[in-house]
Amino acid sequence: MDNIQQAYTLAKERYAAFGVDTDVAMTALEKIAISLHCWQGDDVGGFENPDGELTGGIAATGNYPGKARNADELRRDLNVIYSLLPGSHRLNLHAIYLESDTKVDRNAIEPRHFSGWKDWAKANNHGIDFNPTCFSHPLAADGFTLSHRDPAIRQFWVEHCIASRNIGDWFGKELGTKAVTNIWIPDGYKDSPADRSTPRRLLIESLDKILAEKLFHNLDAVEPKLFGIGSESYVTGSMEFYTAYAVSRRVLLTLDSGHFHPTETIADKISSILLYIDEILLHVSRGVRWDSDHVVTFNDDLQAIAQEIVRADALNRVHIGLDYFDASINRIAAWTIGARNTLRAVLNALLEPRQMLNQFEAEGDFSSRLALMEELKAMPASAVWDTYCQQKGVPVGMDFMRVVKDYEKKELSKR
Ligand code: RNT
Ligand code: ZN
Repeated sequence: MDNIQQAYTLAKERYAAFGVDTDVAMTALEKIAISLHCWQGDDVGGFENPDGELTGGIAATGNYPGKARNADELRRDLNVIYSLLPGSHRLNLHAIYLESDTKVDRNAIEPRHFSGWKDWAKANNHGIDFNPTCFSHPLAADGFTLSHRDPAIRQFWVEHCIASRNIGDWFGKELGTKAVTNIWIPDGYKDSPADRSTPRRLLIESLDKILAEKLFHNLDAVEPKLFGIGSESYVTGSMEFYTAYAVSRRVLLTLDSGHFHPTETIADKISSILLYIDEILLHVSRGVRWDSDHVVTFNDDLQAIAQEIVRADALNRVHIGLDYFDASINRIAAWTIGARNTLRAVLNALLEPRQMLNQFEAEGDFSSRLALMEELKAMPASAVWDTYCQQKGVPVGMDFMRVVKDYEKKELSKR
């Protein structure tokens, strides 16, 4: 028996004393497919106009060498990351990651521009999720898209979103697993608006047009935000706006952990929203001061999110996606660290003695509830995680960094 197995045997016993079966937790974790965000690989550049400016109030800072310059490089990078993650996972693709020799405007994108991604996904057993790209474009330059006052500009973005939904549906059909197509728009004002209602009324109108056709292989999601860079005072698609929209139109709501007031967390929102909406999409991220998109670390916020999903028995109703972009460190490391942390947080949540905790609570024994919650923080969950990684044939502990460094030397440093 090696060290990892020995540690696991001891951990298994300690969890069993709380009535928790570690093998059952690992089996449950196997079913979790994280949707990896393609945009960590090239700082949200995309291949429509890779030298274009990133707009829409989001920013990737840093100039670490080695970013992917085309779809082949990005897929090669992704293959490395998937080889470092236990389990089988999805890809979250943005419309600007199309492949075409000629210029295709956003409202003219078609499934054929994504056939390279489809073939790759099929060959590697990845489901795909999709996003219209309503930023980094001349018609988004004044900060408004689907809620723009100019009907022609609005129409352009409506067409782009319809085209994107159809591509999502095509991916869903081709790959035999529904795509979640998530709409996020940057629309908002830097300073206090005189009229907060009109853009919101226009946004309802645009969204209703976009969602008019019933699709069978696609799930629609809408993503709220409190503020962005340059839209500090007002964002058309706020939490209240999209929550009400999602409830009334029966679509998914996306919760991005970087999109709220710095002291506000998304964990507490999950159980409420799931009472009204069938499924939600998460953009797991980490806000730091003004930035909403730092690499996901294993902090209290992340653990609380995973606990809330598991405690609500909602693993099959919550689509877990990631959303951050750090250009100041090795991008493959950034991707892998955040994804492994997210999986680890779900595993920890699966290892909670739920029955015991619930019983203390039901009996009003809040002292024991607190004592147990604190005790759990130092339980040997990492021994279970290590065994899980070993069983799935992926690197244990820091070993994944060796693969990352190797790939950097062989491939990234030559870009
Ligand atoms: C922006 C949103 C959105 C984007 C991606 C690139 O604040 O979080 O999800 O990060 O679509
Ligand atoms: Zn997001």
